[in-house]
Amino acid sequence: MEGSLSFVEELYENYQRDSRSVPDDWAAYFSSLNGVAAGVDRIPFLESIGLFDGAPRAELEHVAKISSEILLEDGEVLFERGQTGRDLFVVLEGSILIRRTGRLIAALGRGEVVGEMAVFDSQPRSADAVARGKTRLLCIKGQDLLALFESRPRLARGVISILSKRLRETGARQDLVDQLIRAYRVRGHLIADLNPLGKPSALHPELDPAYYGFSPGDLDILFSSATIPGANAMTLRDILALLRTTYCRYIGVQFMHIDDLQVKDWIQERMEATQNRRALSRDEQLRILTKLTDAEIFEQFIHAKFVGAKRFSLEGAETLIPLLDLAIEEAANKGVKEIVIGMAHRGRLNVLANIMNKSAHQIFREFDDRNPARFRGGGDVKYHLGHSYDRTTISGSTIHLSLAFNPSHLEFVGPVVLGRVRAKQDRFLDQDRKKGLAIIIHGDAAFSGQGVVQEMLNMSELAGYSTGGTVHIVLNNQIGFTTDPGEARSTPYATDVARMLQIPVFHVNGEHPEPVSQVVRLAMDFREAFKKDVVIDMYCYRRHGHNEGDEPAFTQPQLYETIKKKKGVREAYLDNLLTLQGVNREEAEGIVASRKKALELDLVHARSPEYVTQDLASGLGVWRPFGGGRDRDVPEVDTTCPKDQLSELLLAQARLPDTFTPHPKVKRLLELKEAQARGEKPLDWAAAESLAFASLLKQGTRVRLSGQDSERGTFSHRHAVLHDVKNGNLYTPLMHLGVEAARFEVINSPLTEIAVLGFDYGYSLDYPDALVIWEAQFGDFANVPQVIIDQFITSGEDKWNRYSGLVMLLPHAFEGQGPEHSSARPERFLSLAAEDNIQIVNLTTPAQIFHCLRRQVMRPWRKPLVVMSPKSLLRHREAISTLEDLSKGSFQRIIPDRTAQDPSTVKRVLLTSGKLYYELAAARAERKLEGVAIVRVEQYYPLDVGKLEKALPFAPGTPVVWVQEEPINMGAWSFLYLKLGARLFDRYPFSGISRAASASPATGSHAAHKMEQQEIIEAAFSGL
Ligand SMILES: Cc1ncc(C[n+]2csc(CCOP(=O)(O)OP(=O)(O)O)c2C)c(N)n1
Ligand SMILES: [Mg+2]
Repeated sequence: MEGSLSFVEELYENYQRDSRSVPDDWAAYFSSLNGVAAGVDRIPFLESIGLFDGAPRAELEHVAKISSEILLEDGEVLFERGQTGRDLFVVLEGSILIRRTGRLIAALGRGEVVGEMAVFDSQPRSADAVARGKTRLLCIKGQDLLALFESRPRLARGVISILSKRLRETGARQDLVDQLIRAYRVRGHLIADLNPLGKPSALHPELDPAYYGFSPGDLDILFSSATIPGANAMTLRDILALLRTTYCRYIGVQFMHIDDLQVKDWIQERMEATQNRRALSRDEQLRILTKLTDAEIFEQFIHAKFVGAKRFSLEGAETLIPLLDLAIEEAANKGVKEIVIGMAHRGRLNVLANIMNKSAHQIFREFDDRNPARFRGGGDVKYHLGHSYDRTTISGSTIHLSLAFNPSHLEFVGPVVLGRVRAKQDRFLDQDRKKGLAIIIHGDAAFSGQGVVQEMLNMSELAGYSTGGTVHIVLNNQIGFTTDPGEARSTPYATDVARMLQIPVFHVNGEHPEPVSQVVRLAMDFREAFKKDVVIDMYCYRRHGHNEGDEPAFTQPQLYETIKKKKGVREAYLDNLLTLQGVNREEAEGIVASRKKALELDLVHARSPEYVTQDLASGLGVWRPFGGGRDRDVPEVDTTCPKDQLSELLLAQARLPDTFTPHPKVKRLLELKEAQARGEKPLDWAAAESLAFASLLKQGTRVRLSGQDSERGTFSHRHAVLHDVKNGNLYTPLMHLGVEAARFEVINSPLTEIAVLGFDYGYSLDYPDALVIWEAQFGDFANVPQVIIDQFITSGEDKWNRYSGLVMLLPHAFEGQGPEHSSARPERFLSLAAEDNIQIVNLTTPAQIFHCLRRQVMRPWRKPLVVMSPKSLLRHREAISTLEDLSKGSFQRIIPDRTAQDPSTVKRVLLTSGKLYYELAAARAERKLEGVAIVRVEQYYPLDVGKLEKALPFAPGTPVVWVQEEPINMGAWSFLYLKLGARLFDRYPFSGISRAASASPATGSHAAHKMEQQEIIEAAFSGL
């Protein structure tokens, strides 16, 4: 041995701290010096650990002698994965964490063996070992250990069995913890504190650690928390605390049904990293308090000043106002330029006043209802009215807000809002669908009860209908009129229908505005990131009855006892802020006082004699060039198109890319188009319809056509989208008319009528300069979206001054296909027709559809157009037109008799419409009948009586007979009779021929149909 004394002392100190830190020969020396003594101290410890169970004293002494001690500080590494090492360690004090690829696989405490299998074969260590806290270990050097194992095989077996058992156990327990973590993500919402009127549900078994075999003693054991953002390892106690705060406080979230891992992890990470909490600044808290105050004071003021008036109070759900306020701010920060909001009655006046900036005096004036004369037969109740305004956000940007006009029928406004947003996005050329946003507010009973909700959700990600994600807010006051949730739905949540989408559903306790603000932020971020819908289900309550004249205690006596005792949401939040000392009571009272004062002034203003009532604004922005009103006030327009342009537009539709192989039958149709272009073949319906589209596109008018199987056309006439038979590629000729042409969109809709018609109607509201068409597969499917027809399309102008140029193509004609598929129910539309609110046509020639569709957009008149569109006429030999009919003609509301007979020789006039004309004309020709004129009513409504009269230049007393295919209780007969009477123009006896009155439109027997049809023809010509 050499070296100075101090060197040896230092070496010895090192040896005592960590025997491995000194060369082996020195270690052996130090060990021989005091090993026995130290070893004697260790014997009781060795005896106490499982490894040496039952070992004879001599063996323990030997182990004590060959071992040394190591002291590690917190975080110090004992060994790392990949290092070779054969030393074995036993924990004396503290603990050692074993990690593999960052994942904690074990935490070893006193008496446990560290070192694994590498002990036996000098293989690289398979994991890292790191001290947790100050940790003391016993070290047995590799060579000593091997010698020991050789002499004592029992000891070797013991080490192996301990190590493998531990591996198994820690793995199994970690699996259980992982299950527990997953259970919280899946079911944490079940025990969340969501309901301001009740307590959270009892612990669900799968959320109870005991279910997995954990006892309170296990709470401090460390487990891997690698799937939770942040620390890799946490005690079971900390894991549970984090999960409960994240998933079981005031926010309960359903997101684990999302199959896309990236999307699911995105949400999970955001929620767990923040424990679903949002730290708000004092300014933000004050803003929430102010908005709650606005909401509450507004309701209380109306309650006091307009006693008993219906307002559908928001009380109990005031958080809706700060929620919307924040959503709008967040949207603006994300570049949204326009928001369309759809909502029902509940809290609507409050939203109008406090979000939409509608002046309170205007609302008060409407409560006073002082101008009955202005609204005779028109207008709408105040809580259905819409409004719009440009809001400047906190960050200084401008965002346009619209609250859509809304009928009583719950949920039907949803698709209308979506169509409006889509139109706005298309206007902005916003392909990413980032600039327009729909926010739809639903009631809990309506959301789960109305099928249109499902239709809307189903459309949300379809290319023809997507708006980049809607924010749905369910104002969940846990009651519908008088109906309890248990009577209202079969699902646990009001929102469960939304789980059909791969989107999160956030349930949140509306009595806690701060968690609500966290949810709003998450929802807006989610929508922006994934362009999908998102649902916020805000639990709240309804302080009064369904409306203010309603007694809720008749049906919910106990619930209303509980509600009566609740302090307001504002007061509860204020208490919270006072405790945090962010605000003082004077400040809060100041806000209340200023709001009250402002409302008082508004009321005085509303009641002043000089008050000027504002009309519902219309004709602004994109609507400036267009209007509604009376037909007679808007001149007709020239709808012709030069002949050579028409030819070129037909040829353009027949031109395909060289590489494109069409179906042989389609190829023949394209050849037909070429022949039509050259004037060699007459134009059929398909050619004229496509020319209407093409010529409008060329003029810069956008065309959107949506409906079931509209691309090909139900009756295979349209073929607007071609399919390459070799590779399935698509080609839409009308999208290739040249750079200056507007966009053509033809969309195969889902098998949905309500939401699709609602959507296209909505689209027409924000795209008045486009031709927007909804096509029904068969006309009678228009009875499915009857609410959209009654509540929006036919009455929107009367109620709200909102115009629409929407076209509905409804295949109609009696062709022996049965009770359904025959009638588009013209009588229904005729019964809705008044004040020139719609146009109803039943056309007989290709030229007519050409001029009619062009007229629809070229006239500045925006009126819904209902077309009884053809089936057999699509291919009728005589339902043809020439290019000249398109280049020279015009739309004809009435088509006079086309035979060149002297009017004075006419003995009988048949007045008819649609395809029956051809049957009557054929019978007349076949029978070589003289003296019969056939006049066609092409436009039922508005009926041009002057033109009709002109088409009847016959001798007074000539009988005029209306002939229709429909049963007498259907079709146009009662409409015409009511309008024209039994003596037409005081000159002609007027009667009707039809099928007999019938409960269903048509027979199911094709043969019976033919018989009936023949009877109509016979009757038409009888007596001649
Ligand atoms: C389609 C439709 N059916 C029925 C009604 C009548 N109605 C109006 S409000 C209401 C209850 C709505 O409950 P909910 O959706 O929970 O909204 P809340 O009034 O509770 O906010 C009912 C049945 C309606 N307006 N629309
Ligand atoms: Mg409700």
